[in-house]
Amino acid sequence: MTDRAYRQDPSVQILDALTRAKSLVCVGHVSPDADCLGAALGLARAWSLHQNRDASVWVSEKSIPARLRFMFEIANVRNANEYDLESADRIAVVDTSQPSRIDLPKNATSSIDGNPRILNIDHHFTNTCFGDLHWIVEDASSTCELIYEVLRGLSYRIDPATAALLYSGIYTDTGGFSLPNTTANALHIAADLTQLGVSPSDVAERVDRSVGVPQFELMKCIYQNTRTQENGSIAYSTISYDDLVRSGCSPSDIDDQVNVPRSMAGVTIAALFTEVEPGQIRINLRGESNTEVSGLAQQFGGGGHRQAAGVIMSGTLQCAVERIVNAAVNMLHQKSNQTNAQKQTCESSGH
Ligand SMILES: [Mn+2]
Repeated sequence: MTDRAYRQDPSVQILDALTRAKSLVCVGHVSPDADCLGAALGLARAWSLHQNRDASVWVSEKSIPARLRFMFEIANVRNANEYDLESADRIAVVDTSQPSRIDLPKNATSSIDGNPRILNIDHHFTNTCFGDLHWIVEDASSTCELIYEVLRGLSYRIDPATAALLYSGIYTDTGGFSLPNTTANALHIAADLTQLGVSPSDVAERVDRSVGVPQFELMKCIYQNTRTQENGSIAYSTISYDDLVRSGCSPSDIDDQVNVPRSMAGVTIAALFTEVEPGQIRINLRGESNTEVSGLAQQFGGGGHRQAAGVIMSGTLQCAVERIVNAAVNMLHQKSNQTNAQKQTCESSGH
């Protein structure tokens, strides 16, 4: 493989902790996506194969999107039980920015900060650096990219199943190698994983071209409900609880459908509002053309990445739409005022 001189390496402490651990449980965030599952399953699989010790993952079954179930089949890693969690020598928390987002039973998440058993590996710039040891790389495309580096650092051989898990996370977090986080490094790693046995077309078929009838019905509804504002620079769609039930989908099926309003030309802020249960609204936000939406999410207690963030809000769908869209309009106005002010400064100073 070509030299990747600009790459950061995982800390010796993280590698050491993994080598010394007697047992490992890997955990991700609530509403898991392919990056989170790929990182948790990939690390657990590779670690148990090499250390010849017990590894498991803690994931709430019902929260797994139907189209990502295949990842469990290829990983062949067992699900942790409460005893595993209590007795685990190390708990690797992956792709999760803060303790409240960890997919663990409530009583377990209260003691996360400074917990001597926790390793925290993530690429969210909002990561609060919880746990005993952390490795946070903001410019990594995905957490799967970081797990790849960890496995390389440990000199593990990456078997085809582990490679497929990691590839799936990199592929989806980069939007099929189409988003601004599609770095040369991400592509190098994807190429290496392909050489190790991944079939890119198989992965794409599983995650992009395997939409079931309920999910397809939901997509029709998302197209139908798409609205624009501010001359098309804001586009959003809504899914009511009724829409969700009627389509036959569950809240776990909502992941990247915000790509529907996002796909229109000229959009800088895209949003999808889903009433996941009556009175509870989940909002997925995306920024295009360098527009950051993490601040918008943070205004309402949410978070995420600069250009991909989320919020949970109580109340009606209509109320959530009003609050978020108004805030988005204000944000765009402020941004254009700033740009105008900068232009004027440049003109008046003769640049
Ligand atoms: Mn991720």
